[in-house]
Amino acid sequence: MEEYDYRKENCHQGFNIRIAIASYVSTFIGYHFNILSLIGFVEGISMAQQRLQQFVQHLTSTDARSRLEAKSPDDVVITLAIRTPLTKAKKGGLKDTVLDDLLYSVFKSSIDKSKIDPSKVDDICVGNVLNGKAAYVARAAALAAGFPNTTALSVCNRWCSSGLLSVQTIANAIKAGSIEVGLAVGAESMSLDRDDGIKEFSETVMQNPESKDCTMPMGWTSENVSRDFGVSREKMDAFAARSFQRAEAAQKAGRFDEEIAPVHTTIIDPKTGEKTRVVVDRDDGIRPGTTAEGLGKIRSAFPQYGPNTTGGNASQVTDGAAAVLLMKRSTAEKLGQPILAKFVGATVAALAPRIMGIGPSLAIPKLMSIHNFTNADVDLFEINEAFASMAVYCEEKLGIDPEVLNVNGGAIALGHPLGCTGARQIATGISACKQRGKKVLVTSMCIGLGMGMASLIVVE
Ligand SMILES: *[C@@H]1O[C@H](CO)[C@@H](O)[C@H](O)[C@H]1NC(C)=O
Ligand SMILES: *[C@@H]1O[C@H](CO)[C@@H](O)[C@H](O)[C@H]1NC(C)=O
Ligand SMILES: *[C@@H]1O[C@H](CO)[C@@H](O)[C@H](O)[C@H]1NC(C)=O
Ligand SMILES: *[C@@H]1O[C@H](CO)[C@@H](O)[C@H](O)[C@H]1NC(C)=O
Ligand SMILES: CC(=O)N[C@H]1CO[C@H](CO)[C@@H](O)[C@@H]1O
Repeated sequence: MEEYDYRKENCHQGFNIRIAIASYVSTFIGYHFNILSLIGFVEGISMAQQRLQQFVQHLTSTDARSRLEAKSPDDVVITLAIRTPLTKAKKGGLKDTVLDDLLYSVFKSSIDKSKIDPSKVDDICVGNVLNGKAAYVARAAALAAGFPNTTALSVCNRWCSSGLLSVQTIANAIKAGSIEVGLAVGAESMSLDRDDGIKEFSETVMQNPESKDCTMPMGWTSENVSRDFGVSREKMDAFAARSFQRAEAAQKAGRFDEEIAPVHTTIIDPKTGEKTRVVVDRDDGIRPGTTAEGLGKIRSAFPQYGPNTTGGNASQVTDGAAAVLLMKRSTAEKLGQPILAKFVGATVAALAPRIMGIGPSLAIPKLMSIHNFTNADVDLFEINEAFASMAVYCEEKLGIDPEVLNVNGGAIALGHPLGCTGARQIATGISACKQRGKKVLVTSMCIGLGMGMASLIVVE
């Protein structure tokens, strides 16, 4: 009976193991044993057990890192990750570049930079959201850029994650053995391919309130996130200012240079209609000297929905493309392709459309449970800043150290060309890791109509 009481008042973490030890001891030593020495014995075990637990925790974390960093010939690896500059829709250097030419440019840069024999590329997947004819355009652009008629191509669309969906699609095809080498691309001309949204669905579909929410603009979801989770305008502006300041510093230090593949294109003077050949080689959305105080003065972009989302604290409307070349490690070695990183995997999570912005707060933990890792194992996070409201929420909810989130700024400063972003984050994230001597990278984004996607990459 005494033993029972003892155990009860010492009920904490080690409870079960201690009961097990105590009953084991009492069974074998019986009632001849002095209860005090039993208590002392059990306390000793408990301390040892605590030390063991700490050791196991340490070991588990080290284990996760070494498991993530382990190399096998069957790993799916990234041998190239590049992007075009990201430029302001309607104003920037790519404003007159149709999707055909944006894709042509990024395809051609992929071949030139990787020096891969294009006939070795079995399949291309292009993430694109807004161009209704992307499947025509992309295949034609691939042929023009130098991919032979034997290189297949598909187009995918899961809104803001399309660029990552294309990477996942290619990686899975390689993993399954259905292709050997594939190019994953994301591209969007927000200048020329407009999103007019949708006003309504069929009568049957509109009866569902969540379906009805799918007609609402993204600014509405940002205000919902701000209100539901108490994300203040002040926090949003502070986050946005940080994005601008980091992007400005990164650009000045040349930290984007390696990932950017310049675009040779034509720009039209809006007044004279005169066409000029230009080389677009830098991001133009970054506003030098941006401060939270300055952002605080910008008027609400969606006053009809709520007060806190502005042109200064939401992602910019932007043109751009990015490409990621993937194959097995063994294939990369055979073809002499440089191994930049291992693509470990990706996952998607879905939620109510009215708060779509918090998608990463579900997708990232899901990714962590699939691949058995925690925040402590991650060196850098790239979470797409669709809106500061969702970015602030995700940073806080996931307990991410601000020092490791979007170290070179994000979509608020650089822009968010919808279909491009998922591939763009991989290019930026890999170069950020390389520059800082870091390895484990998580990329993630929220997705319109209520989803989130996340990927795990280990840089070598
Ligand atoms: C496919 O492309 C190759 C060159 O890459 C060309 O020689 C061949 O004629 C093309 N096939 C057909 C049926 O046109
Ligand atoms: C958010 O969504 C709901 C619909 O579920 C709406 O009624 C509400 O007013 C919205 N706006 C804000 C700012 O919360
Ligand atoms: C906007 O920010 C204020 C504080 O700046 C906060 O009280 C409010 O909940 C936020 N969201 C909405 C939708 O008003
Ligand atoms: C993660 O751990 C669980 C059990 O702890 C195990 O079943 C699973 O195979 C592990 N997954 C990976 C990717 O290591
Ligand atoms: C992504 C987004 O909704 N951005 C908006 C930011 O605010 C400006 C107006 O100031 C809107 O035009 C953008 O659409």
